[in-house]
Amino acid sequence: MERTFAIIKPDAVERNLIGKILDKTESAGFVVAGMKKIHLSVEEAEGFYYVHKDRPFFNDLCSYMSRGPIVVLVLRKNDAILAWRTLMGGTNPADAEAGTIRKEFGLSIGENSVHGSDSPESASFEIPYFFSQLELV
Ligand code: DAT
Ligand code: MG
Repeated sequence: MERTFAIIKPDAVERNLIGKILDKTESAGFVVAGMKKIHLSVEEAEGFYYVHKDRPFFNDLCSYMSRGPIVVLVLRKNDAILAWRTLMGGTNPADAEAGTIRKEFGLSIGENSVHGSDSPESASFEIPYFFSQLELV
């Protein structure tokens, strides 16, 4: 089984959607291997999104991701990385497939409710950014 890293982002936590998103996640066959609610500093958000540091939306992204609590998750499933990207839907909720989390809950391209690793390399950076081995079961 593969592991991926996911976030329930501030816009979703603010609207009390943690349970609804976890319900869709578990119903789709993902096992929660690690989970915690945290509140990032701007610097911690910048470190996480370092690959996007030269993109025009970087400052807005890091300020949004640090404006309130988030839920960080490690999810386990066969082909978890691709399966979670599929369940999330496209970056812009307006264009996301019907039935996806972003289509159902996302507010805008910036406030799109969830994150997911886009490759094994990203997952290998993102999982240990938030979790120690002892926190993953
Ligand atoms: P994804 O989250 O689908 O992997 P990404 O890695 O390209 O998308 O971008 C990371 C986040 O940055 C994305 O979830 C929301 C924000 N973002 C991306 N493109 C944006 C844009 N054009 N305007 C505003 N925010 C954007
Ligand atoms: Mg991405």
